[in-house]
Amino acid sequence: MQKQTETLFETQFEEEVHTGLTDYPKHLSSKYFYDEKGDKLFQDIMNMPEYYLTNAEFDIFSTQTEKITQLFAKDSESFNLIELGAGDGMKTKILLQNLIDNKVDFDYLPIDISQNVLDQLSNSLKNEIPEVPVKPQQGTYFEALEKIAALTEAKKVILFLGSNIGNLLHPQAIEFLTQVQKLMREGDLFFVGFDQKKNPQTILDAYNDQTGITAAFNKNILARINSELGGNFDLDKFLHWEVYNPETGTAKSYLVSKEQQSVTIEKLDLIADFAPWETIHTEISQKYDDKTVEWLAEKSGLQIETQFTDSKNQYKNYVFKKA
Ligand code: AVJ
Repeated sequence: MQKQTETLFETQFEEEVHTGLTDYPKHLSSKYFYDEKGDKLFQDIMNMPEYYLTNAEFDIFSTQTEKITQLFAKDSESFNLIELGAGDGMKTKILLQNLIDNKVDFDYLPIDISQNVLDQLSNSLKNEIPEVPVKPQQGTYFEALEKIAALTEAKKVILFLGSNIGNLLHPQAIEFLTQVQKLMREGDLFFVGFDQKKNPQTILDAYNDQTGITAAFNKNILARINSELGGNFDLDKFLHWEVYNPETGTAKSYLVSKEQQSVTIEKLDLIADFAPWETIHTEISQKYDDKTVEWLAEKSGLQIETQFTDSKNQYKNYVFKKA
């Protein structure tokens, strides 16, 4: 007999929270960290001295700008510079300014799911580098990329920065890279940030800062469930916990229940019981080495054209082309 589902979920958020909190062990997806408060907390993280990733990629963009510009502008009259997940564009702006200074002919197409993020980016660019031709694309990465790929013959240079790929397990990363690869043509470039394996303590410090900003960021997913789904999580009854496996390069974030407790989530008609020290897995932040990136590329039909490293050897931007 077919089992009838009683609750029909209105949003993917509702459905995933329900699944995640009824599975054992419990889990929630880090993609739900980012509401308005979560965006602000992530900004704060990027400003922490412990969170070396932002500075490292900034270092690459500011000290190797000319080389990046030459690489992008090579062999083409003009190109589309497409950014997956626009963010505040801090690093991209260095490159944009350099492209303008070198009189390179290009369009800048930031893709983001949030129209608000795109509006802010367009406005700040209008003030700071008004010469940049900005064509914001609202939507998911692949909707927007597909549309761009279908509409224009021009060379594409695709940016995916900030080690955002690190939120994906290897099989998902391969799927993601493959999807982009399929939309690339010969001559197109894919420029991706990969945080590197390093002293494990440096990684733990970056994801477990003394000031508690990362803890607040991790717990924001509970705050979101409270405000959007009528939950009654007591954030103080959970501990932010970070582990890093130096062999696999996987950093994982957890929320650990400090005591036996029951949490009600009205909108889901759900009572989630927690045993003392039961965990919710919330995020993975994968760290890489050359071998692993070469393997990911090979599995995805890509080839590494070149790579850029920061001065402290903490972080790399790899440039892929179609294999
Ligand atoms: C935005 C996914 C790159 O994993 O380093 C920062 C998010 N999590 N501190 C990362 C994050 C905890 C960040 N990414």
